[in-house]
Amino acid sequence: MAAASARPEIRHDWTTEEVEALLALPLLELIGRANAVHRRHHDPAALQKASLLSIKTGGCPEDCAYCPQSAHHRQVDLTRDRLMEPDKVVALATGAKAAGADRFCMGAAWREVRDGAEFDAVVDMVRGVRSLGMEACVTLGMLQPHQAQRLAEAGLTAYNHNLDTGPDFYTEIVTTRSYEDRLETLRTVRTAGIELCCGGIIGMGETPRDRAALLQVLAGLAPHPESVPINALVAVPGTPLAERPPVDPLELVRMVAAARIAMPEAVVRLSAGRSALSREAQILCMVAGANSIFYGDTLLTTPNAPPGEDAALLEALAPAH
Ligand code: SAM
Ligand code: DTB
Ligand code: SF4
Repeated sequence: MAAASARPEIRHDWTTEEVEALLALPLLELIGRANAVHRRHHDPAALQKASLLSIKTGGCPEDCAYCPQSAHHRQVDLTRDRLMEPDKVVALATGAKAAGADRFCMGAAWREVRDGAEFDAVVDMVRGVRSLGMEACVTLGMLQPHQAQRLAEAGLTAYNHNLDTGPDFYTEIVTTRSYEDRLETLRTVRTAGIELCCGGIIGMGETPRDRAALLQVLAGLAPHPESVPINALVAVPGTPLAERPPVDPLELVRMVAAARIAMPEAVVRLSAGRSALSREAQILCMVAGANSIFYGDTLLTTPNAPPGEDAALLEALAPAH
């Protein structure tokens, strides 16, 4: 009990109703509270730049409605690609480091990891990225304990595995795996001693309650995920969610703020959808607690904020006189 009362802001017992009430606060009250939490737990001037690379693109057997890489969405204009060579990946990571990134995230369009030459190659990529002195994160789908162990031994910093949305809405978005499958992989990652990167997407047609339910589940994990990516849906033509209207940037600000309050110590990442935001909307997300962005011209398969615009954003945040 003593430990808990010493850190009263770190809670694992948030209810969905409480988070829903946070999301519904008057905007300036919500941002103000989130900013206060942020400043107590983080350097407000620090912004982590992470670089993202699709190491294996498309042809995924899962049917995630938002995802251009699902083999179920045949109308999507996407070129499938085999797993990249580790040397090529490490060369790209070297370039990302030179451009200012200190975390390198690698994504594969797999349902799950299978043992064999491809997984061996991913382990080599992790070793190579770590040897550059960068943090390494991978997202490879479901994972078994011995595979998590190998990634941990290679020095993997974090494993990304998103819950995407609340448990009730999840079944409308993915049918080929369950929420429990996701939670099981998250437990496997934790048990291997790897940090968790776990977040979700807004703008898929979910209600505020579904958003609150996602944050309730995330905050219920003990310890909290070290990294929480908040994505706005990138509505890709040919996916079932292609016609979803863009999410109001202020909804993203609210989601970031609620995530910051519910998980004070996590790195909250302003992830997909940033290219649709003005510089000012992005800065509002940072005031509300976002302290990382994906840096570089593409996310996995879709465009990210153009590097020129990001240079202007960084210059606005910390003018180099
Ligand atoms: N296949 C692995 C998996 O799903 O766990 C890893 C790659 S998957 C592309 C990584 C994450 O990207 C997904 O969990 C989802 O949250 C996010 N994502 C994919 N497509 C997106 C889109 N169109 N808009 C926003 N986020 C998206
Ligand atoms: C996350 O939450 N967002 C990133 C990262 N984790 C792997 C992925 C965003 C993907 C956006 C769609 C695309 O570019 O394919
Ligand atoms: Fe496959 Fe991941 Fe895309 Fe789902 S989100 S279709 S698991 S690549």
